Amino acid sequence: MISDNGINSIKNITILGSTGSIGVQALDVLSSGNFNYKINFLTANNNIALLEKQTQKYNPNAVVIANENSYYEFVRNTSFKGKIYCGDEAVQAAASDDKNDLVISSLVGFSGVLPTIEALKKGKKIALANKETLVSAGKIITNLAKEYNSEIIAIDSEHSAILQCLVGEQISQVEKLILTASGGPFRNTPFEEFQNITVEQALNHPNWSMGSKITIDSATMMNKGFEVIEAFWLFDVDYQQIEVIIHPQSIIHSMVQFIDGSMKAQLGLPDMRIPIAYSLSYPERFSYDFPRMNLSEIGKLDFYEPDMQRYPCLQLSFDSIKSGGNATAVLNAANEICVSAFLNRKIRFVEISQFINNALESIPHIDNPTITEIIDSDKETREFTNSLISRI
Ligand code: MN3
Repeated sequence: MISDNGINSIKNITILGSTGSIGVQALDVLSSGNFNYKINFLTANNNIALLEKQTQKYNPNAVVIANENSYYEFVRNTSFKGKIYCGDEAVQAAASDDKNDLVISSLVGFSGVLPTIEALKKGKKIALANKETLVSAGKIITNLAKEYNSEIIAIDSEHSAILQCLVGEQISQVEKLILTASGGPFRNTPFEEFQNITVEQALNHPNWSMGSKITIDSATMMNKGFEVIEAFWLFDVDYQQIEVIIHPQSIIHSMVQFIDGSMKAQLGLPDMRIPIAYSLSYPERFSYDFPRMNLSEIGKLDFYEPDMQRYPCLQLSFDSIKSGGNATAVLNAANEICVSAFLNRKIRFVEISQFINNALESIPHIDNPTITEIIDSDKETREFTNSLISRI
């Protein structure tokens, strides 16, 4: 029997960033499962053509367009009859709207932090795909979740895997969390050739199809570094209990090793709809006809230790957790600037980690930052990194 507040009751769902890769897949998961839902808000930044289609298909109560020009263009041309709001504050209001039962945050970048905070303060359940939230403000976010009794479930495949491995377990009996990483497109590229990596090569991820920012983060393995930081906050373990292993097939999505030497792993095809579905139904499961994995076709699974020389961003992530305070916010801000500079062909691939390292060494350390101090560190880091880049 499913209780009244189980998966069959109607849930009001708000999707922050509905036109991004995760937002689109979340809508797909919602509409292709046996989930009883009503879309409350959809928010987008610029992609109003897709937002228009989504309003027709999902009939939300309201939409928010963060970008002002796009907002006016949308208002002029739309056939949507619901409320239409504009700006970042409206995104925060959508996140904390009283009607929401669940907020899916798939915003890209630091813009995801404040809406998540607003939703947490209302005790909402949050399915979190925005990495920057926990990376920049993990301590504040997890403290707020405790204070307001709100639940954060990470949509990421790695954290979903760990969550699934931890069902029925006690965190005190965990010895290690082992995050798997595909190694990205440059796993086998000779190190000397890293100097000449192009944007096109870096955007060509072997296993996952994702947005361009996260695809570059996967190539540098900063993405895995961020996931280590997120796991640190989500699962309340010491950073020394978190390891990363390269697993090129992306079939095992992560593992947990326990104090008796036993290890659990969660396996699945690399399809984000599976962790998205789990984040919506947790602790239950929905029935889906996503493609099934055929182990005899896959044949074998490989594992390698990551080479920190090849992936300096991963090392910088571990160093930042160790430093604590605002260090991971600096890491994140410098990375956002560097990735966009790389995508705009202003810096080389290998310079991404060099500029981030520079920012980590230069921005003053704050031990226990408030959210205002994190916002200031973020801004200061962006200005600092941009000025370094403009001088080359
Ligand atoms: Mn991931």
